[in-house]
Amino acid sequence: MLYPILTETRTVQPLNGIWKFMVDTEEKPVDVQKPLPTRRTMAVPGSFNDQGVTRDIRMHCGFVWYEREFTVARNLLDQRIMLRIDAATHEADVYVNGEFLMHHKGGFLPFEGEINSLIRPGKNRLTIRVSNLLDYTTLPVGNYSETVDADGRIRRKVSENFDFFNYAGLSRYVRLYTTPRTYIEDIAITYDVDLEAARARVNFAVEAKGDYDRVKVRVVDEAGVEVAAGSSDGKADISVTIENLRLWQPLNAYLYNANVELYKGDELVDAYDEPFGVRTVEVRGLQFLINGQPFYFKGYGKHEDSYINGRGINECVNVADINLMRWMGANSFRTSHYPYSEEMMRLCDREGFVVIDEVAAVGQFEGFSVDSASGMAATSTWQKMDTRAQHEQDISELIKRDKNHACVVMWSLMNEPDSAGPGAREYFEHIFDYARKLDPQNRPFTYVNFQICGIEKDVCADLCDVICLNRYFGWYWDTANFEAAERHLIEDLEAWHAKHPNKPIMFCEYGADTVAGLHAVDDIPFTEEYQVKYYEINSRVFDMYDFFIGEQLWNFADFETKTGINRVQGNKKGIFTRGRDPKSVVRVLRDRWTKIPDFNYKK
Ligand code: BDP
Repeated sequence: MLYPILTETRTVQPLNGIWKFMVDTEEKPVDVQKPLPTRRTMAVPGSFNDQGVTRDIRMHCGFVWYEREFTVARNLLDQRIMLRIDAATHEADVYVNGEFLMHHKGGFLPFEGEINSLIRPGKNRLTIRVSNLLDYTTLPVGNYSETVDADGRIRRKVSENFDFFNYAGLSRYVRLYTTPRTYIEDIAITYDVDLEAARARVNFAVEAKGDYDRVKVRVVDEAGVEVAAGSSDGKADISVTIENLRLWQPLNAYLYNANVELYKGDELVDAYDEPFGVRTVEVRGLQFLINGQPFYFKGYGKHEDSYINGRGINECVNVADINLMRWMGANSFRTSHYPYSEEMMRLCDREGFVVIDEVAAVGQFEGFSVDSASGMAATSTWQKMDTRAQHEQDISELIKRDKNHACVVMWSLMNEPDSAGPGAREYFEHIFDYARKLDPQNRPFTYVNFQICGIEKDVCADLCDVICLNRYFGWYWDTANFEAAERHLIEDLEAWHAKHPNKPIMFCEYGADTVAGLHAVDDIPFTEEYQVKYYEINSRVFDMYDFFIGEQLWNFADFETKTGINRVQGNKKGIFTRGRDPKSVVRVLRDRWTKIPDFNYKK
């Protein structure tokens, strides 16, 4: 799916701003033929929860309505006019002038529809019903229940089966964009690289619709100089050769621009620009190779989470986060636990940040709870949950959206699923088979292993190209006992390596809750000193093993969660606070990471 941009043949009109907003109390049906009966307002994009301030909005479970008017310039009416919603969390029904346009489920991926037949000259009304409900068929997975009041009103409740606040709403951009009637639908970029010759054979699979007879591709370098060009009649892909290739390297990005054009005779009918980097990714033996060199992941699990915006897109925070990460000597992060905005992916392409791109498959563990983490044992996840259809949809939409991003080096298909219980193997095999057919660039796949489904129990890790572990020795396990924590960490890593001697292993989470400003001399959990020691011990163990190819800690910053006795106004495992102030450990990790090279750290 192409990102909406302005070109010679295309326009984009963001619908950012203040919309009408209404919580649906479900007392009487909402009539979409009429303007929404509300005076409440809400900023779009953004999560509605913290903007609403009071409990009736912040904690609302069910449906909310958004509405605004828009006008399409008269000179655009003969164009194909698309409404694109980058993320409606988690499910949406969209109406234009009271007519149904489209429905979409899955809160972190874009969807769009053509609105020409629904609009009229002058003012038009766009109405969107968004549901934040989650259950055992959705991703993420939620625990859904409902009761009926004496007066017949339905009270819905979702308890997150995961550890982040269920922020919802129109959380990313809503835009109108136009294309000509004959248009480029999609572009898939793949390449064969000869690293020694600094040459790439780049293939453009261009999908187009309508009346055209030629597709042209011009590849332009960062100086604006054309370095390759090709064309076809549209039935075949276009392949070109780039000589004197500049590779996209971690923290040293180089982006070419593919200028793709459709022609009818001599007339240009559509044009699109796709920036792309060229880099190779390969898991070979115990190494993760980027551009043929063994890469070491240094970085974080993150969240899209900031004050007031909630999970709503916040591009200032994105830029600041990238700068903080770079300043610390990090080179990578995982989009835990859902696809991040396209703006963030484009930014990572430009900045050379390496991304593990995760599907919103989190909570696939019956009875997940941070209150009793070390005591959980799931057995019937795969009998009770029915996430397969949504999982397939999310994987295919994510790969379709992000396939051309050089920053994406691996797909994560699930976070902390039940990889041990009955039915796990069958489910995982199906999901991996399904996903592996979809990526034109054949990147590696993984899922992130839960400590509960550890070495003794997990039956699926062999499906992964890289074994990714979340481990909390010294926090949920061996709390305040660093000596035992270190021993168990060593035993665990050695056991994983013994069972999977041919696969590289990395950590995708490890961390300790830390309330900024709390201090102690002794090993007291929640203090800054405890967090420092926790990371020192983990780092020491990571350096013992060649098969260990990366450390992504949990979490980059403190973030909001559901309430519970193990959460102090959110999860405090951030090494930065929610406002991005550093805790003491930042200095220690910065010192470590600025000394660890991106390549060839492990021999
Ligand atoms: C893991 C989850 C993550 C949690 C973290 C924690 O993957 O979402 O926030 O642990 O407990 O269970 O802090």
